Amino acid sequence: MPRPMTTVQRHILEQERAHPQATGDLTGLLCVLPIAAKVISHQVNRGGLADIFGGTGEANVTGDLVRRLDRIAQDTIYRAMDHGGHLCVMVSEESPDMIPIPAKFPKGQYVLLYDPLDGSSNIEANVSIGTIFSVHRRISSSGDGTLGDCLRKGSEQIAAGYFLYGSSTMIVYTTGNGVYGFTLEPSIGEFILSHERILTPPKGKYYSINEGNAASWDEPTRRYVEHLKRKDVATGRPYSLRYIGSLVADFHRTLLYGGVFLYPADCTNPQEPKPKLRLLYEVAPMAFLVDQAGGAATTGTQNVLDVQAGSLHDRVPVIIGSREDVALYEKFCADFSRLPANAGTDTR
Ligand code: AFP
Repeated sequence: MPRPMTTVQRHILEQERAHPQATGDLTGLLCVLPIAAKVISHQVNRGGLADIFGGTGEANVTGDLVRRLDRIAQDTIYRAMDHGGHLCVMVSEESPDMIPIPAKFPKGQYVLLYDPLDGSSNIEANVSIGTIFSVHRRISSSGDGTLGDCLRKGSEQIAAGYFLYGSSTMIVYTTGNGVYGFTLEPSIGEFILSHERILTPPKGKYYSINEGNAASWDEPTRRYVEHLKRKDVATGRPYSLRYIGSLVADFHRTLLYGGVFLYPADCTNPQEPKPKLRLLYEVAPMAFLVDQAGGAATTGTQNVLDVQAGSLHDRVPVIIGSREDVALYEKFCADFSRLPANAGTDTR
């Protein structure tokens, strides 16, 4: 018997059937996103042949240079999602404020938060990049979505996922019932189920961090990374380093192979730690996915899914991946907080 071909739309619909009270709105919303991603994927694949490289000359709200492809991705998703009646408001990395649904279109019960093109500084080197999305159910009753609808904990997400524009284009998503991956079959233009129920190994053999920032790490991170690099055959050390510098690609590898991805805060000034990655549309969706795949995500002291957003573009430190590797990082943080000041180097 040939394997049935499960398109992402069919899969989303079948997930909805598991919830008899569902209105179909979430299904509608999730079925439109892949269409936008196919448009973005097409542009990304044309690379140097299309007039998409280079900056727009502007910086976005988080200070990153906006590239032409960032702008194309932002407009593509906005235009795909603004009129379906599923959403009451959107939030994007590329926009300082909430993005309202135009007055002429109906408002729905969901909030979409997204990073239209993460890792875009890698575009010109043909390195994998991606689109990340997170969906919340509104808490306000009707009309335009409010700030309160957007500033939520990751644990309240209804759905989350990403599109990976790599050697193949993929969507990986969850609605809270496992994690599934679909690969774009270019000959028919459909995302077909290729990764059934993804599970992250409980412990990995890779660590992923920008080692160039080592001088600005806090002490627990320094000790943890040193630990992973120290040889100990019994516990599978040393770990190997893998770092792309493109969150979706680094996360995708970590989700499938296990190990740990870290983006700790810059602690050059310990009184004012500066994390880089954004909570609502980068870190929280990845935390939901990894949790559904049996892994974990922490800030060092708190489960990422429990972090309450204070503003739209809040940043948080993140250590994410295999359950045991993340738990060990938390242990390093807890142990260090109990040490007297000026304690010596860890020798575990
Ligand atoms: P860009 O979108 O500007 O390329 O930033 C990518 C990113 O937000 C995330 O995708 C990476 O994990 C992280 O930055 C890489 O940051 P470093 O270059 O500081 O390692």
